[in-house]
Amino acid sequence: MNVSGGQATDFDAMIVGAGFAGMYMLKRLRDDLGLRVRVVERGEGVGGTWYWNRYPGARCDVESLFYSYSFSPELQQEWEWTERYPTQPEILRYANHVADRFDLRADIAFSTSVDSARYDEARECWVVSTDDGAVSTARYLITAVGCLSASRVPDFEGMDTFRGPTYHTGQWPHESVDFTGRRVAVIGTGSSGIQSIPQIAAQAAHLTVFQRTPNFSVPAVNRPLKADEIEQTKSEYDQLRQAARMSPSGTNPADPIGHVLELPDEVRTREMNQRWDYGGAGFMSAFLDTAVNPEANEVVAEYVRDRIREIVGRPEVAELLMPRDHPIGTKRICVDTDYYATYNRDNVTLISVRETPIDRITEHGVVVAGELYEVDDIVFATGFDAMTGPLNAIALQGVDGVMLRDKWIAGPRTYLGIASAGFPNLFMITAPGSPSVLSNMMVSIEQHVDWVADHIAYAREHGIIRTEADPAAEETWGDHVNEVANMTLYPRAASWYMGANIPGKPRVFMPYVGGVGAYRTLCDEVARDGYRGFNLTTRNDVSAAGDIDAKTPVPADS
Ligand code: N01
Repeated sequence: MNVSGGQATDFDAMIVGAGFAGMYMLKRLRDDLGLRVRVVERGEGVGGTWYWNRYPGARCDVESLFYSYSFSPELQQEWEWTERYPTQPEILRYANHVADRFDLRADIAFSTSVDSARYDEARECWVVSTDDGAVSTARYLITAVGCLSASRVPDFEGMDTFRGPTYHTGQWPHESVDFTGRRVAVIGTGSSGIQSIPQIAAQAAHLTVFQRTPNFSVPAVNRPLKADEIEQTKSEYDQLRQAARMSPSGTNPADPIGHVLELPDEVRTREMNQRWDYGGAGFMSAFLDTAVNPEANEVVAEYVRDRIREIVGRPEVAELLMPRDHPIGTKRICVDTDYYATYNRDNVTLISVRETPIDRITEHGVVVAGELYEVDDIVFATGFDAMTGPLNAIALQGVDGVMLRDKWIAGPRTYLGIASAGFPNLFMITAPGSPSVLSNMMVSIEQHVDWVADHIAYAREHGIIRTEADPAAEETWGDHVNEVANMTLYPRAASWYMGANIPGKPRVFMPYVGGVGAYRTLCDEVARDGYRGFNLTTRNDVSAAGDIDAKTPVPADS
């Protein structure tokens, strides 16, 4: 039993999830603040998204030297990345290395899920129930559940009748899957489909891709890292990391060269050619106006369509692959290796299910417009119930018995994407209303974890036992998130950012578009102002039995 803060609880803090957010949160709270912490993780190992997403070709679209923790100078110097973009196995090795190096496993309960958590106002703590039947209490509950961890397969008629194996990219088997000699269907052409399709095509006897919406993809131009460039980056890590923290997206792309509509054709094209040849998502930051001006956006979109025309041999297939229903960048840009060229292979067929959706799945395959495409295996690259899905999957009950999923029925409502009114002492890492999925997640994770750890340290120092987002501050933040999103073209796409991939999910633009640097500054200001917009409650007097005798709201400017 632990009595820090007054009332006895099993733990000072419980953390849901042992991905990169949960691991770092554990380290900060346990090692820097000396708290008693328990992490609950449903997987058998650490790594979160990289533990589950083991599909062929799974690779991060942020460069490895920056898709890594910055909190430990020793760690970032000693770890050696091998490729420009890290593969899933390499990232998982890194996650395991971190867990071992900082002795994190001892405080993680693996193969355990949090079913529900209820805020007990009398005791000012969270009562957390896990699927092993245990019930624990903790002053703080921190969700580090990931934004893309609730995988989703559409409810196709006849799914259960299919006689062969089926896979979801987000829940890939741990043993290797061999498609040699097999006829495979891939349904979905988001990042997961676009990464796995070239690899599956290279192995399978035949691959049929079912595409509902074509996506924009840029080449990764992946390659092994050279020793001298690793050394160079490591010697400049301090400045580079700081620049990433203050940048719009948490990465270090080349600066935009200006407004595309103000530049001569040859300058635009030269810039896009250079960025295309260099590879990676930095292609999207060539110009200042593409995220906000449809005409400017179209210049870049048409450039990519031209590249598709150039790469794909059969014009009718190239035409099907060209996105025309959303501005480029308003769905997460895909970063690929040989994606478009894969459609030149004789063993690959592209079926558009845009006008004629998949009718059903039968014992033998996939039926579209009355025609059966016979396959041996089906890969669902159909995405996730993003951002709110993993949080709503837990029965989170705040004050007055209100469930978070009910409060969020018309869309998520948070203050700073980190807390929600009515849910005291609950902190959510990279939740809706924060930059999260629009950024290098590592940068956003570290920023949130540091902010939460600093707040908990502050609370303990000031005898604060309860931190709760103020409803008015939450509303103002929600309005701001919407206002900034509406200044951009983002809401024009039917994307998972908008909840548009899940039938019935409210259409609300969930991440914060304001940029990680601006957001960090704002969060720091909130903290400096004594946690402006949060209601903080202190315990004046704690009896030996740990009863709460008095609660005093602390003025926001204290
Ligand atoms: O999922 P998605 P994802 N019939 O939702 C289609 C991150 N990530 O797993 O667009 C037919 O993007 C759906 O079609 P439509 C990254 O942030 C990162 O690929 O809804 N098709 C779409 O094509 C990414 O954005 C990395 O019309 C159906 C696809 O399934 C996010 O994860 C790698 C359908 C789902 O695409 C999600 O990517 C992988 C139906 N009924 C993922 N329902 C990297 O770091 C859905 N679809 C590189």
